[in-house]
This record gives sequence, C-alpha cells and structure tokens, in this order.
Amino acid sequence: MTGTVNHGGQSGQIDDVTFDQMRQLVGLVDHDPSKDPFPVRAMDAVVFVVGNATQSALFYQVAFGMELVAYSGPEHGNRDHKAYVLKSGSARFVLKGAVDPDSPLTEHHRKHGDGVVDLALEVTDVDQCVEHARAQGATVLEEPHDVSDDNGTVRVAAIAAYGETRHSLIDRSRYNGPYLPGYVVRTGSYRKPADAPKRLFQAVDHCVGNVELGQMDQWVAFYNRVMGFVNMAEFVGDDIATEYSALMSKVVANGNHRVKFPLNEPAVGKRKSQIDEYLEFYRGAGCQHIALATGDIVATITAMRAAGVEFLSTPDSYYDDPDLRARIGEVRLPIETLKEHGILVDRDEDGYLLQIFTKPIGDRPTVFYELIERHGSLGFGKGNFKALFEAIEREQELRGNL
Ligand code: TYF
Ligand code: FE
Repeated sequence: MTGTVNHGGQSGQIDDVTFDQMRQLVGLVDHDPSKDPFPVRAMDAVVFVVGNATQSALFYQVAFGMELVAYSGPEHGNRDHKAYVLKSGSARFVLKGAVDPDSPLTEHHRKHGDGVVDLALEVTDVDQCVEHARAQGATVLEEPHDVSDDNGTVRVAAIAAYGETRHSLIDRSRYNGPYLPGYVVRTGSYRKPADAPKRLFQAVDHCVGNVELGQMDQWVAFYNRVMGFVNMAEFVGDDIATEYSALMSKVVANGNHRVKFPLNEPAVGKRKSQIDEYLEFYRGAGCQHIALATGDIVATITAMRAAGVEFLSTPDSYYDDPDLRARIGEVRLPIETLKEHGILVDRDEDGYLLQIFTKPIGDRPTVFYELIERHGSLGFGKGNFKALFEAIEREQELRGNL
C-alpha cells in the first residue's frame, strides 16, 4: 500500500523526510485528489506577526532548533517590515515585524499581540480553489495573481478564515527560490550546541483555531463546504465540555489528513473557559496552538528545556494512577521516563501518541505549542484532556484569569 499511495502529487521526499516517515509523523490516510474540489497538498507556512521579528527569529533558532533560510527587509527594497523565514523539516514559519511605524502590521500587533496571521496552504491549482471557495461563499481577500523574480513565479491568492486569520493559497511549482519572490537566501550566524539533534521537529501536525461561543459549527461547515475538508472522529462533546474542559472542539482535515485544523469554542460552565481567556487577550478568534510532529519527543523536550522553553507540568498522580498502564498498554518509553519529562500518553484503536504542551510563548496568554510523537494514533490525545485542561487552568488561575 505504502509505495502506491496517492498523496496529491507530492514527491516521495519532503524536505529530507520520506513520505513513509510523514505518514507516521502526522498520521496520513489514503486520498484521491482528482475528486477533491479544493486539493490541498500541505501547509505552506505558518505566518506570524510579532513585535520584534529580528529577536523572534533568534528565539526559534535557539529554542526550537529551526534554521533561518530566507529574509525580506529594507536592505532589499521592503521598507514596510522585516520578514524571517525559518524551517525545520517540512515545517516553515515566517515571522513579520513592522519597520515602518505606519505599517499595517503595527495595528495587527497592537490588537492581537504576537500571533498567527496566515495559515498558508500549498495547493495544486490556486485558480480552481478560489473559484470553488467563492462559489461556496468564501471571502476572497486576494485574487489569484503571479508574483515573480529571478527565481521564477509563484501563483498566490488568499481567502478569509476565522477572526483576522487568512489562508493564503500558494502554487510554487514554477519557483525555485528560498520562499517567495522578493525574499533572499539568508542563513543565521547562530551556532547550535555540537550535541544538539539535527532538528527538533519534522512537520506541522495540526493548527488549532479558537472561535467565539456558538461559532464552532459554522467554521466546521466553512471548512467542509469551502475547502472540501472532512470531519475527523475526535471531538469534545457536551459531556466533557461541562465536566472539566470548558470547551467544545471538532476537527477538520484535508483529504489525506496532512493538514488538520481542530476548532474550539468556549463552553459555558462553572468557571471562565481557557478559550474565553484566549479570545479576551487575542481580541477575537485566532490560532491557539500549533502542534509540531517529532520522532523523538524526549530529545526535543530536552533540547527545548535546555534553551529555556517552559512546559505545562503534569502532576505525579497522572503517572501513579494504577489504571494508566492498562489504558496505554505497551509504549516505547518506560512510565518513569514519561514522568521525568512530563509527557502525556494516549491510546486509541489505531495506536498511541505522546504529547506535551508549552506554556504560552509570548507576553499574552494566547499562542502556545504542542509536541506530538505519533505511533499509529490519528487522534489528538482525548484521554489526556482532563489532565491537560487542569494543567492549563492552574496556569490560568496564576494569571488571575479564572
Ligand atoms: O489539538 C487538540 O485537540 C489537543 C488538545 O485548548 C487540546 O491538543 C484541545 C484544546 C486546547 C488545548 C489542547
Ligand atoms: Fe493539539
């Protein structure tokens, strides 16, 4: 099955990661893109607006082990902002910070703080996607057009998603440069420790959106209708919502599940939802967390902790629970190791996954990261929701927002 799988015309090798590794890393399923009204190949980039892109670029190199690959800024004719492009395996982050005080990025940052402005998607046919999206009622923010430089031509468009988030649609098949026309190759002068892993993560596994109360189903319908995304089994129903999570969640994915977007909305409960806290400090709907797929979560956590990244702590009771072993079965790490690092583990009918969550990475209690090591499981760690949401609420309480 593996050799013949149809994965939307993607080559067998994705930025040094083989397709089989990718299948394992992010949990792919078979899919025939020829019948897809909106064929998506992969995430193209997660684009952030930040208060200081020059310093954030260093943070992602030092703490996330990413590699600086491209740059746009005043030295090359972009007088509005600086943009740094970083990669880790197939994952690409773009960090934008205003240079011109009148840049539109300044207002975005004033309102939202550091956050995700664009979940850009690599598509095979930009015009086909926009035509379909428009017919299904999407807001087209940028009509399809070509952008070119000496490295070739990229076809780009953009449609509106939740809040002020957008999905740029990118076809880079006629382009051979470092990111987009106008960007130049740039490497960083930062040198990582000699014993550091080659990279700390290989791919973006999923990007979660927080939307306002009562909006989740509309956004699920948007991804179904406009982008041909399918619903994944995992969701947080009313029972879990009222009992401890204070949120509702459903997951949509493109045909082969390479791109997965869980969507959360606050649930009305005894206490203020973590989603309400996000919406208050982000000033509206936006991207809440990005899950990064790693093949060695212990090595990744160890390197990130050494660089100062803080993770949510898991109480000893999680590991000392006599039912844990029965629930998770055999996993590749001893429970003592999971406990030492605070790694959560969940099993479903397809396999298991290991995961851990950082604390918010900026000044506001908004965006955070997840590290995920999948072993067959296509889920999101439903069995960990209780422990996870209790850990999030402990932090929320410390901030005075519960
Ligand atoms: O992506 C997910 O569904 C899991 C669990 O506020 C999760 O990572 C869900 C909601 C949330 C934090 C984590
Ligand atoms: Fe997640």
